[in-house]
Amino acid sequence: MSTADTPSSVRTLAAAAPVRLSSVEVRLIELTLVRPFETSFGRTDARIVPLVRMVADGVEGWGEIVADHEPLFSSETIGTARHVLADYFIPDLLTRTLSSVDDVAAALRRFKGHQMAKAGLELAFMDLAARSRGVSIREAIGGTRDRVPVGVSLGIEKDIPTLVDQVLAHVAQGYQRIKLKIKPGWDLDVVRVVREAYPTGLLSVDANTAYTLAHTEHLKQLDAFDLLMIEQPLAHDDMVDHAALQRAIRTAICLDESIVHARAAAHALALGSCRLINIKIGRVGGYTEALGIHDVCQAQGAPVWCGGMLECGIGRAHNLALASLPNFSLPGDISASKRYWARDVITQPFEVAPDGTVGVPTGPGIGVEIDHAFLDAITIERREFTA
Ligand code: NPQ
Ligand code: MG
Repeated sequence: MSTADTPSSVRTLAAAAPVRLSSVEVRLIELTLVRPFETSFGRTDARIVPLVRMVADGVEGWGEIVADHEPLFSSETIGTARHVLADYFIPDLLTRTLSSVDDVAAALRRFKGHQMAKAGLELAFMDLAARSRGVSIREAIGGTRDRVPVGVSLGIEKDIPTLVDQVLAHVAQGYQRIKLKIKPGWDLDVVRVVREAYPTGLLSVDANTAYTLAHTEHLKQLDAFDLLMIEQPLAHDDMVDHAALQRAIRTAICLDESIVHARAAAHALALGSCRLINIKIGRVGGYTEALGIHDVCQAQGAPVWCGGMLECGIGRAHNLALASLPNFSLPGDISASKRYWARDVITQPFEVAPDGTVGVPTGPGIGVEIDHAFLDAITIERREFTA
């Protein structure tokens, strides 16, 4: 069977046996970036990362929540996640018997929104379920790759030469695709100079919603640079204007912020709002929707790639498992741990090989070992909920 025909039946999101959770912990850790990261919506020096740990029958599972402390990428924040987890989602799950990740998704479906908070729970349960069966998440979801191609997302810098240095340094490390953050005033000139320094490699740009349809003529000028894609040029909740823009420009539009579940992916492709989609497990609420988007896009011949949210090693391990699926055919924003962190929370930090790939963990569950001493040292809050 070719990988393109891999049926969803090879997926087993179930635990070895039905699970009653004995505890769910929500922990906040603090990590400082090795270099500030600036996008069209703001600049980040450090992150507070919420983690979820579930325990059942002596097996644990870990998930990561990709919300930031301000509602700039999406409407969710660390505060909203903390609230809905503690007051609604975790109390609900603690009353249930859960056989699979789909049961977690089904239990939480009646609660509207809060995808990032829901994803933290789905990820932890996926890790627990796979560990209970002694398989990796890659194996559980039917991933077919041992290594995945990766790219790097480079932020807005103080000047163009500084950015060009960053581009060349990352190309030298093997990264297969460079993505530049753009905004009005940091776009055409920047892309022109980077393209001269990096004439033939895969290059894309990400606007994080910084433009409107009034910029159509301006954005058309990006067509000269042979970009792989322009990511999320327009508003997060607008599919119709994206369809109009996609008709007007040659460069492929990739939607990120707009794709919050599988139905949104189907709508975007039907409307012609994009030609590509980036999947972030956190943005879409977990594995159930991420796999759904993968399948919708595969059925329509639209490639997908794995986005990134400045994850620590736990979220990065989940991203690698997801990106091992067959339709992840473009390099993901899955950089080496050291691109973001001086020290990661896992004992073996992720590294990019000279060929621009990262290995998918093969151990049970997320397949990486957590550095518990370091994790405890950077923990700033810990709340445990028990049945
Ligand atoms: C994107 N990520 O693709 C996001 C945006 C992003 C790697 O480009 C804190 C938390 C800061 C999440 C900055 C990349 C962030 C963040 C940018 C996500 O659009
Ligand atoms: Mg993006």
